[in-house]
Amino acid sequence: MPTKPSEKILITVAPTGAETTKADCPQLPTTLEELVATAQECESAGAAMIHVHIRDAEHRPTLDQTRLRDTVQALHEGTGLVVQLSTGGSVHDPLEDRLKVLDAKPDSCSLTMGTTNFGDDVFSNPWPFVCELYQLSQERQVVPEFELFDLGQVHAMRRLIDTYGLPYGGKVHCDFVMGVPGGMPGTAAALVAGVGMLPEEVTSWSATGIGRTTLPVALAALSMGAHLRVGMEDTLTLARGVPVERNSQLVERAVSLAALAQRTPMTPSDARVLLGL
Ligand code: KMH
Ligand code: ZN
Repeated sequence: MPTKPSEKILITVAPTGAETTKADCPQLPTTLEELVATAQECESAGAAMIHVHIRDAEHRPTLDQTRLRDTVQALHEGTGLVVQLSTGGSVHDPLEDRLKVLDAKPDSCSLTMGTTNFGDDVFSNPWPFVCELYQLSQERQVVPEFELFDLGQVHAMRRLIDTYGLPYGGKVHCDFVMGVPGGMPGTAAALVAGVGMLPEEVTSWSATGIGRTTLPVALAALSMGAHLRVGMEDTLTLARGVPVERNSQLVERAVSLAALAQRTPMTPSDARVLLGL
């Protein structure tokens, strides 16, 4: 696990998500053109991986196969970023559509380790689905990022690896998603508890805090030598009353915070080595 301050930092940008509407946040990248332009800006600012949710022509979340394939292709052509497709989608997406995300041949996919209350909704990840998606990622040679919304999910990751072995590529990278109403809180104490439970197979981990937990989680993760995920999927304000205008602002802020910890951003090639791609 990365603990030395001198080590490079993986910055993942999650620019869109599935929850915020374009009407509420016109600066959210929802078209393919906006997404590619955002990805390019964020790569220049220091991101090495992109966690992608896509939208349809009306800016609504979709898992449309053609759009997913076109998105992966456009991001590979337009950037060097590691392309991670969300298999979480939106809380309304059927499980079978979420499995089909891997047909679009991303480098990486998110893989959430259990069901979580998600505000007033339920983000459904029944165990048989988790196992099927994991085995599919191994078969399709897609590197999973284990998403941990709660401490029980850390233990579920251990159970998954014990049962089915290591991910494709042999590395184990996970991401603490903290501060979701219904999941673990976005606090240093929760992060320390989660890290203490990580299986020994874990080779790297990042963290992200939703909303007002963004900065506390980022600072706690940095103090532990970890990697960061940032972006408008998780954070819409830079400070109270100051909206994020571009995802690259959040990447730039992460780079500045990392610099204080004497760490420089990984390039996409560094990230590929870290993730076993
Ligand atoms: N949109 C959330 C319901 C993921 O991308 O894998 C799920 C989510 C996790 O964002
Ligand atoms: Zn996501």
